[in-house]
Amino acid sequence: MFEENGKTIENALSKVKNLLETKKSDLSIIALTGSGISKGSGIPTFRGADGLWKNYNALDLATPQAFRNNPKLVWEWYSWRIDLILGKEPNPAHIAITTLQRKELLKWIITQNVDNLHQRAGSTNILKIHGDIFHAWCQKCGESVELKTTPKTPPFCSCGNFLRPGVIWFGESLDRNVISKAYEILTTNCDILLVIGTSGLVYPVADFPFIAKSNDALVIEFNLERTPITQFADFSIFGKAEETLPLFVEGLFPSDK
Ligand code: BJW
Ligand code: ZN
Repeated sequence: MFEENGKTIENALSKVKNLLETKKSDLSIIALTGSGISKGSGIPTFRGADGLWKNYNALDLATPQAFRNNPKLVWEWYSWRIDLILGKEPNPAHIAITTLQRKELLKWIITQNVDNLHQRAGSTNILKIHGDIFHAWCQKCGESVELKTTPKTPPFCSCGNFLRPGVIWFGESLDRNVISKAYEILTTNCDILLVIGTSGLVYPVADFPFIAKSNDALVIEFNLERTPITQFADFSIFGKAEETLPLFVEGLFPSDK
């Protein structure tokens, strides 16, 4: 963690404590998370030097065309990721979010992650905006299935069609109900937005911090490096989220340490 971060965390905490004093239990903190929050659990991010897109081509694996052209290849990739995720555990950043939620300060988690680690860390009120890797569904009949085992070959629906991974691919629209709920939260129920471990490059989620800011939310970013969000965030805390988020939460509730 950078030395100057100590001061940034202190300043951010002082602002949050002020808001807490004014609004008390009405204060609503929302977390917007990306793959960087799971990096500390050993799950790779998408972009960057050791990101998934360095070794795998998104167009071959994460688009509807890719699945039409080669469902076997797409399922092999998702099965590999399912197995990888199943061998990992939530890290202190996921737990810090659960702690804030148990204090009834954090009301919703909007996550781009499909890995279920927020749930496994004991969090609730999770909007999985890019879907869930442990779900599969049928594009022909709409049947939805929870995966109990890792598919080694493309799994079939009872209607005879292939099931597809329950994630949102490039070029696909996000679930209308999920996105409406996210907009409602960001525009009516967000005093503080914690933006954790996302590059802020993938739309429409990349607009979420800006939407919150335009609706007067305090935006606090947690990332290893600068992102397009940094320029308008109120505070950017640089470092590993698995280190900085627990510090932030301990700063709010010191006696719980
Ligand atoms: C740490 C850390 C630590 C690391 N602590 N921090 C121009 C051309 C083509 C398309 C578009 C275009 N402009 C817009 C679009 C649309 C497209 C898009 O945004 N493309 C951009 C890339 C340009 N968006 C879509 O297609 C979306 N749908 C849509 O817009 O519908 C309308 C539409 C319809 C038809 C045509 C066009 C539009 C859907 C997007 C779906 C994204 N899907 C994926 C895969 C999900 C499934 C799966 O998991 O396989 O979602 S892509 C991938 O990116 C994944 C992620 O959720 C998403 C965001 O990534 P994230 O989480 O931010 O990760 P990284 O790796 O980018 O960043 C990690 C960050 O963590 C970094 O900043 C690190 O520094 C940091 N970090 N370690 C703290 N320890
Ligand atoms: Zn079916």
